[in-house]
Amino acid sequence: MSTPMKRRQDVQKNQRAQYERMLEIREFEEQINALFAAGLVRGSTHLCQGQEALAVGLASVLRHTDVVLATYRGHGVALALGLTPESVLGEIMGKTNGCCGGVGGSMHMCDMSVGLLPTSAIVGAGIPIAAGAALAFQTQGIDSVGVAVFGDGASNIGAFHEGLNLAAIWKLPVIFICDNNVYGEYSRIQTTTPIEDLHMRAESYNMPHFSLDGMDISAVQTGVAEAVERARKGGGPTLIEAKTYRFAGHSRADQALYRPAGELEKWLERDPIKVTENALIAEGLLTLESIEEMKASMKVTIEKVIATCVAAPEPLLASMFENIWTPTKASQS
Ligand SMILES: Cc1ncc(C[n+]2csc(CCOP(=O)(O)OP(=O)(O)O)c2C)c(N)n1
Ligand SMILES: [Mg+2]
Repeated sequence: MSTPMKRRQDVQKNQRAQYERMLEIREFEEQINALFAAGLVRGSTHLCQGQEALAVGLASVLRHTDVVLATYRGHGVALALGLTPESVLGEIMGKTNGCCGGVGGSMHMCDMSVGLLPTSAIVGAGIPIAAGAALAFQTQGIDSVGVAVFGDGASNIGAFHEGLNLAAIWKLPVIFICDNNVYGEYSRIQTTTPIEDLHMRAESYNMPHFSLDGMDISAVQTGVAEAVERARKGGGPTLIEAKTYRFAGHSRADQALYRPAGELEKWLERDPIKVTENALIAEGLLTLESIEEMKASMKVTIEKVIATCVAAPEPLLASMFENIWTPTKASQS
């Protein structure tokens, strides 16, 4: 079985491997939906169909020694960074083969071997943590970067403003990536946020900022590479707004009936999977036949992953105490 590190190297190799990882994320998320409906996923789950180009573009540019903070909508980022589908699905299904031994669930993915700090259910929580990681790198004189991926709704949270302010004044090597998928839970952005171009908020912090087409992996790679290069060289933080769209509802059974008619269809025309397919066909790297083969083979791969995870054991009750840190007398003194 491929390791997270090997999978990370794969996605850095070439465009075909990047396309394949995007297909993996899409198929994976579609199947989670079905598993949830079948009662095999407990709690909640938040899917990221439509946001694959951002996840894979990001993973293909970063080093495994950089750290990434993502959200409860983080399956795609975890898979893109290299976590195996078994470890992500195992975690979602609460099984011992999950990346956190099945005690975290869908919103808590982590694997430090590829730089994924735990994903968080708290909106905006990753922003100051990424700034903190960047402060650690700066203090140690290491040219690694911290990256926070968060939603449009998170840009209205206090932690966003505190995190950006601190990062700007201390010139921390951190990249703030706002995944503007147009919705925060069941609210369309114009009902919660007085501006449309969220990257403009960085003006208040005298921080470089720009938006990019989050449906196009090459635009993601170019934009993220520019910000990462600046951060590695001591040039400080950047706020990037990736314009994407959430193809699914907010979570689990949400049918997203509140969307204006025709909006989803309009965005589906720019489905990141299709955008990448068209680019790779135009470059002669893929054909319609090879695409169909890849899709069919990905279905089989994910079916096997599901069978493995269904058969995997559940954690023992005691395992919820296994990773709890308790201060000892020695650490208090
Ligand atoms: C601090 C906090 N406030 C509220 C919530 C409830 N909540 C969960 S998801 C969400 C919407 C966030 O939207 P956005 O940042 O755009 O991310 P998306 O879900 O679109 O990826 C809210 C308000 C929460 N989890 N944490
Ligand atoms: Mg959103």
